[in-house]
Amino acid sequence: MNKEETIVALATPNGVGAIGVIRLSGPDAITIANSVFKGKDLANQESHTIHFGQIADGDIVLDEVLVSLFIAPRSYTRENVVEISCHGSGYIIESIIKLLIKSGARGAKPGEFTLRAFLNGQLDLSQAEAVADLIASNSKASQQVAMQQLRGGFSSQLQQLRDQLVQFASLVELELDFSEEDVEFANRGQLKQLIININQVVSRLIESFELGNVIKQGVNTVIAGRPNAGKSTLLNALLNEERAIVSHIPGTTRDTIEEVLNINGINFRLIDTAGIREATDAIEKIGVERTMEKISQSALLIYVFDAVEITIEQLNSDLESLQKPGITMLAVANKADLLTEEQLLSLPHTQSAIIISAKQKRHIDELKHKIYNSAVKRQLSGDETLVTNIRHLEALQKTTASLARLLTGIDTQVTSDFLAMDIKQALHYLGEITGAVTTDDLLDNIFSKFCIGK
Ligand SMILES: Nc1nc2c(ncn2[C@@H]2O[C@H](COP(=O)(O)OP(=O)(O)OP(=O)(O)O)[C@@H](O)[C@H]2O)c(=O)[nH]1
Ligand SMILES: [Mg+2]
Repeated sequence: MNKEETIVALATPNGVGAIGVIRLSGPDAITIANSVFKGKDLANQESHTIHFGQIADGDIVLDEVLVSLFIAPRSYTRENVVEISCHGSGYIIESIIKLLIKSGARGAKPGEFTLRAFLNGQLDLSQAEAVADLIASNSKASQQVAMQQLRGGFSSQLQQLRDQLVQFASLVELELDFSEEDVEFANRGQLKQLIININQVVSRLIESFELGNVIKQGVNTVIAGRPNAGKSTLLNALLNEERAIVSHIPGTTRDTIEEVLNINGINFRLIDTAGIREATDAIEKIGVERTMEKISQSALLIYVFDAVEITIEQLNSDLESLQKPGITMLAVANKADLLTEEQLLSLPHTQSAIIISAKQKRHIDELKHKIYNSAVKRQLSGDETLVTNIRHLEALQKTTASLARLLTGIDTQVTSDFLAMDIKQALHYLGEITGAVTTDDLLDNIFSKFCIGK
């Protein structure tokens, strides 16, 4: 990447809006903006000021705009940044960007503003990724986790541990210089303790991924069961909306229906499915196959049965065939309104199930509570560090593996050069998370997933 170049892109979404914001970043941002701006001389203005004027291509005025100035290093990228707020017409925006490119700027690549912020030390890598997460966040919980990561809680914790390990690395390196004399500068007991401490933090972060992922990605939740059990009625009750067709005819739902339900900030992608049975026609057969496929991709299965109709044998065989490793199952006994309290209690198969009436919306809140608890198994605190990024998870897992090798090395008293190698590797993986260690491929991979203008 050439930092001498000044880049330009639309920072607001494509399409018509009240205003569009065009962003320039780089050493010539102010000069380029000034060359097309009719108003005050931007070269003589203070940082963090806004100026009204016109953008003109020669004599042709393109728009009336507001120009915001951020002089290096007091900007998002730590470079000179100019933001031009123009009227949000696609034509005006395109014309202004073309004019700026003609005047010396270059179109920005996806994520290039944030890449520059990272390369100029404004953000570390996990903070830069948090920017992408923040932009993509679609629930309160995912926004909070991204904010926490953006504040740097995640990487500063790791950075401290890494710094301590760096000290040991240099002591062990020193031993290599004195290898003839068989001295130990690095206290093996202390090194071991540090590694155990790092391991604890790393393991906790790895464990947090399960929850972090739930928050960031949501939970695939399938509603399945026999035809007519009341699955679609339950979907509607959970959403509080008549979303799916309900009828007394078994086999009403044929295709899957997906809707998002937010419970306490977590998104559950509810999928209503075709009832499972020996299909009576070709279309239903496809529907049932699709149900099975959706179940296999889900994290949570809400198995609904008709408390009145089902026999204990049918129930047991359903529970057995649907139970899969990695999928949490909630058994829900429906149509409780058709039975008296005594009848319900005397039914052997409703013992471990959640008893509801989807039609009368009874015990729906209780079910929501159980759904939430099945995905979020502990109290969420606002400031805890959660890993939500698969790249971080992989680096953490590799860190654990190299720490384990390091521990074995200490216990079996390997020579300093082997120890030094293992420490280096652990440092490498820890550094990959915070960006202390980067490669061009890694950066490309991360920033290409951003949209242009970010
Ligand atoms: N009494 C009573 N009837 C219910 C309840 N829930 C659903 N029903 C009725 O059961 C019938 C089937 O309901 P659906 O929601 O279409 O059942 P489904 O499981 O989606 O059925 P398929 O899509 O055919 O697999 C309808 O007539 C509903 O009104 C309930 O809690 N109590
Ligand atoms: Mg249905």
